[in-house]
Amino acid sequence: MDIIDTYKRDGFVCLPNAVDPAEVNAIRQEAQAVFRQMFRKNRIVEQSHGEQGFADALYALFNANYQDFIGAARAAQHILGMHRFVVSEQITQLLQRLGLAMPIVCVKPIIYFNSRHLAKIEGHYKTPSHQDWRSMQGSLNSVVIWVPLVDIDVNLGAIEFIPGSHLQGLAPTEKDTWYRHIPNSIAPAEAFVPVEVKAGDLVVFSAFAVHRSGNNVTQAIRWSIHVRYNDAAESTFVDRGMPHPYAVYRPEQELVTPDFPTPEQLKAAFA
Ligand SMILES: O=C(O)CCC(=O)C(=O)O
Repeated sequence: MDIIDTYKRDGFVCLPNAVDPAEVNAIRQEAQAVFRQMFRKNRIVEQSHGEQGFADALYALFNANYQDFIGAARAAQHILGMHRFVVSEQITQLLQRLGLAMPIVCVKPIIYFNSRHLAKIEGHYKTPSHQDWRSMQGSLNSVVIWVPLVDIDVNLGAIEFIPGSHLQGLAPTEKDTWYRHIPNSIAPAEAFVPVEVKAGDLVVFSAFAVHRSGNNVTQAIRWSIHVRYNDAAESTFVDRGMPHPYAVYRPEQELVTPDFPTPEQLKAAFA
């Protein structure tokens, strides 16, 4: 079956080997390089080369200096490689194939580095049952592109979907510490299907597809990026005035670092 037909039927589809694994590895490494700046500042040493050495150092940073972990976690959301990727020609063409006549980015792309060792509440490493549309409220054909940055099997918390749920409308939700979840009575555990993926695969899903994270039971980090797109040409989106429920994005009134910078620091920066 054609991927578009599968997408229309199930509300999600995996595109195997859709991108060069080197490209997604480079995005992961760029994010890791941001965290490494904080490893240096906090004198945290990676005890081994490779992913587990990095993961253990990140867990150490999380425990030693949560503020620095959060600072780097936020900065990592702004890496150039991810932003280049999400607006690349390849992604634009894919969105057009999925029927978005005028694709626009809905909210900033997100890079996830999921592990129970990097979370103070469960929702920080494992999303409950939900539909992205409830927080997006965009076009009816809005789409999420979900990109594994490592191979992800069920043990690493493969993303899970309820096939066909995108056609059932917007499900009722209950507020929780994460955001809002669809109760078990409407989205029972046994209805979810995990999608195991390799780095280089892409998963595309409708913003109406009911999904949730699997459980990462390993000591490893589950890296992925998630981007939501609307269609600025979709008639109901236009008729509803192109709502954007993430409107609050404004700067601090106060200086984060009081009395910074001094003229001397500026002169040194430009020397
Ligand atoms: O990556 C996951 O496991 C879930 C992601 C998710 O729920 C989302 O991006 O809305």
